[in-house]
Amino acid sequence: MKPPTRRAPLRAIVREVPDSFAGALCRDPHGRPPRPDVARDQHASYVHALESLGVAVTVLPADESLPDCPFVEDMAVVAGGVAFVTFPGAPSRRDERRAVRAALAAHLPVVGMEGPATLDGGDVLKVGSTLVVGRSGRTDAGGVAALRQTFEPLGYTVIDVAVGDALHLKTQVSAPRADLVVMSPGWLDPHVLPPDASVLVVPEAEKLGANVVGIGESVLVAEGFPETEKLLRGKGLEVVTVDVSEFGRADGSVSCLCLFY
Ligand code: CIR
Repeated sequence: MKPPTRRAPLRAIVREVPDSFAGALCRDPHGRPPRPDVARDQHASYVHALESLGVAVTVLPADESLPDCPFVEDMAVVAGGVAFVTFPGAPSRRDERRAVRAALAAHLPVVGMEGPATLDGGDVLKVGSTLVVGRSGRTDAGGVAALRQTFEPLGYTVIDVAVGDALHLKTQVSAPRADLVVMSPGWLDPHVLPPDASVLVVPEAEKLGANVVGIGESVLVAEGFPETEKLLRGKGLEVVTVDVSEFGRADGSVSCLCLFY
């Protein structure tokens, strides 16, 4: 079966920043902790950017018991009209699913996976009807199998790859359009991508700029990646920059703050 034609993703979920965000998970034990007040300002601008591009944004309230709750991307994979709620790799993040699941269930059929298999949405790259899923510290073989079981019958091709030394597959790759992939040098073997997808490779110095969000013919890019912006403009995309630096302190970037459905 062919997957349904993808319409522009115009509805998204985001989640506010709790005070406890200062204790969000972070891979660098010596990193500076994120400042919730600064993150809140950046988050408000991010939501404004989404809305100005025509996205209807549902803002879920923060939960103080869930420091990482603004990173909603990890809680679900939405494709083919179905919301697949994940079982996140980090135990402290699993209760984030409840509010996200409820918000999605108001609009879409929801399926879910349960542990011990794990999967984070940040490990799933959707390129047209292909889902590339990274095996990472957060996503294991059981998670890949659960994703495959849900989406292959809907017409998606599911391909798994190993993630190197990064939190998630999407840390250094994204697909702002169904026919366009942006990645850091060597991040993915292009053979795992659909043959009609073109690939933009950002300079090594801008590897974290490869995580972008496409909205129609516009693209949200983190501030500070001028060469990435140029490459995207060269593809005819309107670039909108957002400052997500405070979320970077907790290993997040542009895509992890929203979930399109
Ligand atoms: C975590 O370690 O889970 C969060 N501090 C960051 C999650 C970022 N998520 C994403 O890029 N999809």
